Amino acid sequence: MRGAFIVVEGLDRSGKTTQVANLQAKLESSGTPVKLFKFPDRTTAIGQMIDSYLRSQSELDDQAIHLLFSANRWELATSIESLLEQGTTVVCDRYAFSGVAFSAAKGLPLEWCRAPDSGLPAPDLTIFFDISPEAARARGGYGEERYEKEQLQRRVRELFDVLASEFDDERWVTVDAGRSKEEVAGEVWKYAAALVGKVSPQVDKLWVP
Ligand code: NYM
Repeated sequence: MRGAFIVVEGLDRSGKTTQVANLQAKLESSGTPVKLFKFPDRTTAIGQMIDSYLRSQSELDDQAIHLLFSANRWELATSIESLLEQGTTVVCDRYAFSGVAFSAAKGLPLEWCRAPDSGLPAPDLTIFFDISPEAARARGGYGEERYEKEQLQRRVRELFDVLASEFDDERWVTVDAGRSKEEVAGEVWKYAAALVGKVSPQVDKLWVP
C-alpha cells in the first residue's frame, strides 16, 4: 500500500508548522512511516535564492520568484513520489496552492501562476488552516518577511477559496485554526487517520485535465 500525501496549507501565522510537527509525531507513534517536507525548502540552491528574496535581501521580478518557488517543488517531486510508492506517508507544510495564491495576490494572472505546477504529484488531501487576518496578526510576528501584511493576506485567503472550490470534500478540508492547539490537532488527526491506508494505488497529477 502506498503512503498518503497530505498537504497543510493556510495563511501566515495560522499555526501550520506546529500542527504539521504534531501530526508527524502522531503518525510515527501509530506505526505509519512518515516524511515531512516544507515549501519553500530553503536548504537547496533554489531555496536559498527564495530565502534571500523573502527576507528582502534580494529583489526579483514577481514572475521570476514565482518560477523559483515552483522549481523548488519540482526539484523534490521525484523524492516525494518515490516515498509515496515505497509506502511512506508524506506530510507537506505548504505546496503549490500557496504558490498560486501568493503570486496571484500580487496581481499575476491565476492561470499563468498555476501552469508551472501542473503535473506535480497531487495531494490525496489538503487541510486548509483558516484564520482571519486579524487573528493571525494578533498571534504576533507579522511584518518580519515579505507578504506578511494584512491586506495581502486577505487577498491570499480569497484566492485559496477559489482554489479550494475546484476540489471535493474528500480532497480539501478547511479547519478553523483560530481555536486552541489541542482542538485543531484533534481535527487534523481525525482527517489524517481516516485517510492513511485508504488511498488509491496511483498518485494523481495536480492540475492535469
Ligand atoms: N510562499 C510559499 C509563496 O509565495 N509561494 C510558494 O510557492 C510558497 C510555498 O512564502 N509567506 C510564501 C508564503 C509565505 C512565505 O513561507 C514563506 P513559510 O511557510 O513562512 O516558510
